[in-house]
Amino acid sequence: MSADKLVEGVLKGKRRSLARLISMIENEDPSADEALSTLYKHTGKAHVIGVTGPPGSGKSTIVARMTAELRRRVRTIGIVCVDPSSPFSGGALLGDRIRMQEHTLDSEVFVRSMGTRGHLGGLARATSDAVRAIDAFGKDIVIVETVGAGQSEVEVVELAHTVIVTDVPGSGDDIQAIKAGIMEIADIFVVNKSDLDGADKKVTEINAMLDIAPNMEDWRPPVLLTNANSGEGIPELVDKIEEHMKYLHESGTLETRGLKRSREELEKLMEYKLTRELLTKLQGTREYDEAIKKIAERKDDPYTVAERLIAEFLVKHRE
Ligand SMILES: Nc1nc2c(ncn2[C@@H]2O[C@H](COP(=O)(O)OP(=O)(O)OP(=O)(O)O)[C@@H](O)[C@H]2O)c(=O)[nH]1
Ligand SMILES: [Mg+2]
Repeated sequence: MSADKLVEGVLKGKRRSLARLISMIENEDPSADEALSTLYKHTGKAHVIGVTGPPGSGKSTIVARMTAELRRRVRTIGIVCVDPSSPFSGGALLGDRIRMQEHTLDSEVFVRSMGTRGHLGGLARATSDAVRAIDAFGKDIVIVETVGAGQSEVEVVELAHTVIVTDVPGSGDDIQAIKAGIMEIADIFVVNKSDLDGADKKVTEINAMLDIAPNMEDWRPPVLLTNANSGEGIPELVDKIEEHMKYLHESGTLETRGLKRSREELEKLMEYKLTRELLTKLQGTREYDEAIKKIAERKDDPYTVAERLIAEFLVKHRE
């Protein structure tokens, strides 16, 4: 399908077009970039919520409950489940599918899972593009669920306006989430499974950590208790999410972060495109192979050669 047709479908609210576009994003189809480029001016409206935390801490259950609560407040929702360990994509993961069943019948909720298909590095970008597509599609809120397993979730979560970090009672004294460097990115902490022993203790522990953490902004992350199975605490969580968004607006943080993100995105893209262009010109040429050989033989050094090749490239482009 042409990028134009796809864009038209997405803007008209056709779910099939959106699903198709996200598949193309995952497959790194060049038409996806073309479509996203046209869609860009229709984005920036959705409130993006990241949900991360240790495996099994109840993220998906919380997301399903949050979705129900948000629907009650007449919001439209997109959900992206990111599972870096899963080779599957294109549909919901089995567990999530069952949990999301009530929502899949609701046309105001769009659910999508993303697996890695072997290119972990591209996952953050693919997710960010998928979120952008859903934003252009017109959803008020996009929720990104990702399992807290290290670097990948930090990257994925960076695209969110509001980051929720989940934990459960008795998950070790070390507080896993905090160990993973997630402390700084959390806007709201949720201690889920409040029906289990030790929930209050966990809340106290996290609050104690927050007391000694250097606070960069005026927002102190609240620590909430939920029971996602029963839904207890979920309306309060949604209240806090809305409060955080209000804070982002009023403090000007939203604007600052938006600028920072646009700069980073532009620079990453330029870096990528420049490098690709430079290498396409060089790779496979005899001069390039010889330059590499000389570096290996210590007849030349990579520092000088890199500078020379870049200078030559730039001069050629000026002509
Ligand atoms: N007791 C109790 N169990 C819960 C609660 N919330 C979720 N669970 C259960 O915890 C298990 C894991 O829940 P999920 O929602 O799949 O957790 P998750 O964090 O999305 O898991 P992954 O995506 O696999 O990392 C399920 O069996 C849930 O029914 C809760 O508040 N209390
Ligand atoms: Mg899950």
